[in-house]
Amino acid sequence: MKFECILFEVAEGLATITLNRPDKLNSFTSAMHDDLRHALDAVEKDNSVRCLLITGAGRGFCAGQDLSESVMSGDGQDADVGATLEKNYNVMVKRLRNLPIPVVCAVNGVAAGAGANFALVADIVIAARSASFIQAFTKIGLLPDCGGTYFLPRLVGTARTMGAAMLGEKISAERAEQWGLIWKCVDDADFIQESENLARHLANQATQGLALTKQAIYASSSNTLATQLDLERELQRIAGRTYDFREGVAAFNEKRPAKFRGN
Ligand code: LHQ
Repeated sequence: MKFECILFEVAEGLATITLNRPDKLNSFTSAMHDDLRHALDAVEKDNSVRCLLITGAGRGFCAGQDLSESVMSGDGQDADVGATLEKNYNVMVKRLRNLPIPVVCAVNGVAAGAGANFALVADIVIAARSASFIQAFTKIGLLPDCGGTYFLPRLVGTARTMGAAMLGEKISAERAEQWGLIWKCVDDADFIQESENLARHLANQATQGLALTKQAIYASSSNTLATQLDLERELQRIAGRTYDFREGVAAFNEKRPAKFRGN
């Protein structure tokens, strides 16, 4: 597969997408969206892939929509920003959320605008200490998109969401961790190794159990407790029929490490 704006590789059950327009802080273009679409096609088709890692090349993670693209030009009346969201961003967000494997985002540098919220789509977000998150939309008269108005209030509450969205200030990786916006902030020197270790670890875990975990947790935000308990029962039935469940229990009883197969 040939890509223009990303790097894509699959090795030992781990697929890695690296946003690769470092000179423009990996901002999204139509061509990058095409690449991401094709990479996700490949991930969805390949049953050997048991974790997806997303990161950025160079000093930035992703600076959101490329503001020099034609969709952003015009006098504001001609530009249909909603059409770009519908065609590219919204489809991508839903596909990533629905992937039946863990998605890890390793935020290597600044994540701004749609780039910040793209990171939050991931199931686990790890960031380098020098990285930051900026809800930059307000500076160009837009509202947070790419799922931002959904993810942010759920992750950090309304007060912090409003401050971040209306002021567009830089939120450091450390603060993001303190807020609970992300899983973990790690020293720059350890960042690549830790991100890869985390993703490789997940690629060797009980993949179906992780897919069901993700399904249950994401469903919870619109469920009552009673509905959620019913869902847990149904999904646990499925998990309880997997090879990996039997292997996990056997390994515990035999006091040895489990060898999960992902099914
Ligand atoms: C860029 C960008 C960029 C192009 C840096 N575009 N070149 C909108 C519309 C449609 C549909 C979907 O949704 C959206 C949502 C959005 O994402 S709107 C928000 C778009 N993003 C922004 O407003 C962020 C713009 N960038 C910045 O504010 C800064 O670049 C940050 C704070 C991210 C980083 O600042 P610095 O570290 O000082 O880097 P820089 O500004 O010098 O950028 C480096 C280069 O990257 C530079 O190019 P150059 O050729 O001059 O070296 C920038 O022009 C380019 N770049 N972001 N979004």
